[in-house]
Amino acid sequence: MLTLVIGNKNYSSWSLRPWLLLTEAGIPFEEVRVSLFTPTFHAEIGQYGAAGRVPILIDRADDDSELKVWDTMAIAEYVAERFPDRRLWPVDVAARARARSICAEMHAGFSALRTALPMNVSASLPGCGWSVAVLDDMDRLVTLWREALDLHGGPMLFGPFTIADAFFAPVISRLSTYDVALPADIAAYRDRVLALDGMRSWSAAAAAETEFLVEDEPYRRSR
Ligand SMILES: N[C@@H](CCC(=O)N[C@@H](CS)C(=O)NCC(=O)O)C(=O)O
Repeated sequence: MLTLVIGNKNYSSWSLRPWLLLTEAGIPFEEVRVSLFTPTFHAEIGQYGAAGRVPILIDRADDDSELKVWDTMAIAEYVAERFPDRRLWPVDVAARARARSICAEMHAGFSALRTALPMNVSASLPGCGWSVAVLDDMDRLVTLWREALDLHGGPMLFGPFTIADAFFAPVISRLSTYDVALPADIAAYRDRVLALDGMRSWSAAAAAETEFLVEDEPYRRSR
């Protein structure tokens, strides 16, 4: 049985990726939510693993032994290997290499965008956070997405939903929070991702949360 330990749905961009991946792939899992930046966060998360961050995936075997996997990249790779029939990476070797490249780029990069436009699912913050560095990050995202969509014909980056779409889902959510103007083809991809059942259900749960995390709120005083 799989358990996914996540943070606040409104704010935890890293948690959204494996949650959406498991949900869209139809893989059953139990969800444990820990609220970020509370005095008890580190003690609570410490019960599930030593990394001290969410997300963490726990795979409990029939003999009750547990495998703990942390970091979104490692979790995605583990889930893809454990459920090969779900084809969570593209089947074609070249497409798979491209998908891994853009996921790695997302995982390690886009720091201007990530810092200035933190994920805040239920907020509406049009125009906040812009700088030349953020615009450069946006341009790079548009290039990456357009290349993949043109090459594979959509509706998702590599045709069907894959890990790559899950990896960009937190950025897609930011596009809507910060009301980012986009070319029509990219706006259409954004809308297709936002319309996924998993995204809709994550967003509804995020909107129902009441915590206000000052660490992730550079532009508001309250929710
Ligand atoms: N590279 C990690 C990053 C995980 C991460 O930074 N998670 C944040 C929440 S979105 C966290 O747990 N922060 C708590 C802290 O830094 O104390 C991953 O891909 O999972």
